[in-house]
Amino acid sequence: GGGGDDAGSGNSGGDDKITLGFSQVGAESGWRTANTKSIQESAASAGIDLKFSDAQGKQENQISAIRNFITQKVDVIAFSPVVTSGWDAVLKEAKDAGIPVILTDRAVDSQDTSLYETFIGSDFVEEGKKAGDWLVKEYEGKTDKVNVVELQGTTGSAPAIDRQKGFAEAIKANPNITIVKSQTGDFKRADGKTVMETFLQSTPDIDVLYAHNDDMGLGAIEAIEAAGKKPGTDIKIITVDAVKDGMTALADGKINFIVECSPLLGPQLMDLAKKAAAGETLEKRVLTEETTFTQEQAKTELPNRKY
Ligand code: GZL
Repeated sequence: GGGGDDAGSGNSGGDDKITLGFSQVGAESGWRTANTKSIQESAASAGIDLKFSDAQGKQENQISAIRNFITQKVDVIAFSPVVTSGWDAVLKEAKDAGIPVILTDRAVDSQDTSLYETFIGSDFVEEGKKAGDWLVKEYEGKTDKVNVVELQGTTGSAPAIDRQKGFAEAIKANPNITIVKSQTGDFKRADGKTVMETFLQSTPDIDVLYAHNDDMGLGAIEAIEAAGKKPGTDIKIITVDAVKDGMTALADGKINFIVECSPLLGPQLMDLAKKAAAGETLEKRVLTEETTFTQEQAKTELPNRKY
């Protein structure tokens, strides 16, 4: 009989719906909410049957969600790994089950890159570099000492590791700029506020805050104002994401510079999922397009922001 072409895992290709199992980190930030909305809306418009699970920030919940998707024999699995390490075993189970895996948003540190078809997301080192480059330019030609405090993202996550790395590398251009305190605020507004309170109590002269996302920056603004200081003036603030709340604070002069990190990965993810289900070989790395915003640019850009 005819050979026919094998359309990959459990999908006869062509017209029938594919099922995508997606494990999301949680709902820790405005970025995450926008990312979830993008995934859910684009699955619907792509005619993909989405099984969505929220891990509440816990890796063990993501691992069990992936195991459930394998049992349910979904056509494709996608997830945003909350931290970089500890995934090889469950990814091997998916591979042995013949289910292609797509990484979105955050990366894993697995040496065996055959464990996933592709990784679609931002270059976080580049984001950190953009933040540091802006600060270096801000103090060009000056001899002031610049004391920076840093609110890191979730400990062990790719964005926290790489945004710290890119920023630290970039500020080496001016040895007067030093990071005097660095602590995680877990990408959450409330944690950003409480950690900034401790920074303000322990560090007399803070010149700059570098926060790995808008939400922690917004929490820090509350602490700075409660301490009777002017955010954006007494303490310059650089954040990453460019969600609406962050862009509003930027336009209001409370934040000085924002590095954009796009959460709108949904449409590209659905396109990649269909290709993976059809057994196509995917580009190993799909990079998201993103830019930066100054206070002036925020004023004109704000009305265009979708999230
Ligand atoms: C970045 C993403 C980060 C955002 C945070 O792609 O993983 O997680 O920068 C979010 O706002 O919580």
